[in-house]
Amino acid sequence: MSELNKLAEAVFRGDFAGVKVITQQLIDAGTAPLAIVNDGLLAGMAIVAPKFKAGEMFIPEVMMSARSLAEGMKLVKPFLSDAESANMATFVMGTVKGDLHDIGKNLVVMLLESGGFNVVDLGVDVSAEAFVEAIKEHKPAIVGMCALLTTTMMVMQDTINAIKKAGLREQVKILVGGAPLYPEFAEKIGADGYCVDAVACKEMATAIVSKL
Ligand code: B1M
Repeated sequence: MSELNKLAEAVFRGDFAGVKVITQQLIDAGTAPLAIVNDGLLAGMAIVAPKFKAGEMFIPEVMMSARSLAEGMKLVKPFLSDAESANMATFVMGTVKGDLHDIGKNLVVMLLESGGFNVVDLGVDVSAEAFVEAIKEHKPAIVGMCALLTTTMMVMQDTINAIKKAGLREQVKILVGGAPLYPEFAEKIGADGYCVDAVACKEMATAIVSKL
């Protein structure tokens, strides 16, 4: 089994200590940071998702996997951040109100930071008002919203409406992402773009700021 496969396996098993050791070994061996993220850490989480869906894994086990993933990401993050030059446009990001999922959002944040964005991460369960206040305070070029539940997808619409009502819509581009979303939904709620994954988000954000 390759070291990356062993890392994926350790994430799947929720083995914090193993994830830390293998991630560090991969970093020391000069493995590309993005390969560690995609082919090791995220590959492990990709085993978890269908098993959770099928009722073969339960919430505490999923949390152990998620925490293990986070431990590995902590180690690899500084190397991703050094990977590219800074452009320092500000990107405000949050998981919308009612939604506590943050694994994908955190990955997006990490990749954006690696692309030189100054990311203001509002966390999870972020109200429309908090997004509005963050736009006033940080004056971002882009606002990103994450939703993982079909019930919180529509909260994105409420948030965009609140941004419009506050007179701030023309100042920012809005990108949305999360597993249940799709391009037509993003268009319907008036977002500027749908990001299928973290890499797409970083590419779209970079394209947006290059036109500013
Ligand atoms: Co939740 N959960 N969960 N969960 N959970 C899902 C989403 C679910 C699909 C599982 C299932 O039943 N099949 C289901 C939603 C069903 C639905 O709405 N139709 C579900 C449910 C029901 C729930 C609870 C209601 C369960 C319960 O309590 N009964 C509950 C809700 C809590 C709440 O939010 N209020 C709940 C809780 C949890 C845990 C706490 C156990 C845990 C979250 C831990 C955490 O995030 N810290 C959890 C997890 C881990 C999952 C699954 C298994 C995995 C999600 C994940 O992290 N994927 C998930 C099943 C699944 O997705 N198949 C599930 C990995 C991650 C890297 O992918 O987030 O899609 P993803 O991110 C991608 C892209 O989508 C994109 O880039 C990322 C990386 O490439 N992206 C963005 C994401 N956000 C973006 C933002 C952007 C751009 C791109 O901004 C511009």
